[in-house]
Amino acid sequence: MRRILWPSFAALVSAALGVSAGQLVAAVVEPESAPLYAVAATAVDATPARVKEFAVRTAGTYDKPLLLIGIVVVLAVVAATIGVLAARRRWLGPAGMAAIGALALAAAVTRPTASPVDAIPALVSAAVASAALLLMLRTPPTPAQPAQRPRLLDRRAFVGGITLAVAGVAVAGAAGTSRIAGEAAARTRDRVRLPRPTRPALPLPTGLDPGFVTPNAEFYRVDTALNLPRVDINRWTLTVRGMVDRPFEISFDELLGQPMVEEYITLNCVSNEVGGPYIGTAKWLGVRLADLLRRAGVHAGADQIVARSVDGMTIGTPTATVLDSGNTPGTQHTLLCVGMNDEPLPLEHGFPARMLTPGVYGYAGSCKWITDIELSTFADYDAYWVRRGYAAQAPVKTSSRIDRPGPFARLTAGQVIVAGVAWAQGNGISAVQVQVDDNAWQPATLRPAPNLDTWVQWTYPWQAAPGTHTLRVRAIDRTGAVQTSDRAEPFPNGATGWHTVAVTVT
Ligand SMILES: Nc1nc2c(c(=O)[nH]1)N[C@H]1C(S)=C(S)[C@@H](COP(=O)(O)O)O[C@H]1N2
Ligand SMILES: [Mo]
Repeated sequence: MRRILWPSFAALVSAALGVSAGQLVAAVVEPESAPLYAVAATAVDATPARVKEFAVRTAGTYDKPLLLIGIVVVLAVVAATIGVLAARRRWLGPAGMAAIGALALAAAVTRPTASPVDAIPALVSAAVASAALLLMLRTPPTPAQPAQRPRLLDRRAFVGGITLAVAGVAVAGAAGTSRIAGEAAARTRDRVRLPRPTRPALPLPTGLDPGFVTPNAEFYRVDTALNLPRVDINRWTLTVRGMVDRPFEISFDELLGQPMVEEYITLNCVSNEVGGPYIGTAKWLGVRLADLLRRAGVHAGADQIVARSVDGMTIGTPTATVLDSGNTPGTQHTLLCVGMNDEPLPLEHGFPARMLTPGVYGYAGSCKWITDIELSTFADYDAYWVRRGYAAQAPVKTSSRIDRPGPFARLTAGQVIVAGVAWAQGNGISAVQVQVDDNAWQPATLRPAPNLDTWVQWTYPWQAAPGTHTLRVRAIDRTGAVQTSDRAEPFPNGATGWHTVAVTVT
């Protein structure tokens, strides 16, 4: 028994060392060429579409980790067998390791984006595994005889040492892989060439004040990510599955090949207090999500779209909201976005792809770093923030904000331009009114808006007399509904109340 156990253990350890070394080298050379990834990617490509679909349907986003686990298990079995063979004929050990290495090498160099350096990690793996196995099998597996206790201890120490070394290399390899691969992945953003939209946004109306479009660098960021997700576009896929007739998976290149539209849409966070900063407007480039859903064939009754991000966020959006988006003139489509203000999505805003649902707070419609879309029901599934008490459905409430003058500003008597933004997504703004102290509400002047799903800029020229004053704003939407004065905190479905600013005029 011992004659088989020791060599197969030695072969397992050697294979683990070899794989770790290869993964570590790949992190430096080219993350795509990491032996485990290369073999997995080749396996995926070789899998018939029907089997892939089955895997996606049954395992969902876990299909990739399951595949990697499967590869490791097969490798372990093969390595152990090589160990047993090597106990009979020593040369079979390195030969077996070299054979595994050759397979990994073949996988790495036949990847679509491969270059000759991609052969290096597999070569290193094979060399390390063969050398380790030869070394370990040279140490005679002396059977423990009562007279030879010290030797037994020696061997225990030896085995312990090797196990520690393997663990160390594996941890270092994993850490190095993820760090360097993360950097390399983020650099894939530089290679993205956004396609021209098949339906570009109309030019913005003339007469807008600066700041209508929020520059990417100034756009608010709200998410739970401790480490900014760094996604490699070559490895990214989006899966559409769940209550659909035809689940499918799409790569980043395929996504860029779909018809693209551009829309100006305002995005808000439910955590925004009245008058707060968590709102911005951008020109988004993306595929209409409804088109992708139609391709999958959504089942009747699938009333919730559950989006999952690479970092595990879950965001649930009403299917009807997405399918109806853009149907009413002036409303915009729910997009699977790849571009923001003429650039690929910034890493902070969801690169390589995010959802953007006009008129729904971000936590319920705008999953960043999206990788999976599951058609489900509200009855069956509570998304991340819903489990924490927030509303399952979260249409954006009509609101308005005074941007100038700022709170407690000191102004000179005379004409002061009061200015800000107002939004009633889906309905559009029909009027904005300003109230000074307890005087009558006065109409503000509206700038044109490109559509019903963006904010609207407004100004009000105020003849400021000396003293302290309170300025208030409220919006009226196109159905005639007046923004409520009832104060509500952001939890559980968005703040309400009128934004009020106190100023001193001298
Ligand atoms: N993956 C992921 N997507 C996410 C979030 C998140 O934490 N993780 N936050 C959501 C929330 S609460 C908001 S308001 C918007 C913010 O998008 P932004 O950071 O691009 O402004 O993203 C949404 N999408
Ligand atoms: Mo949010």
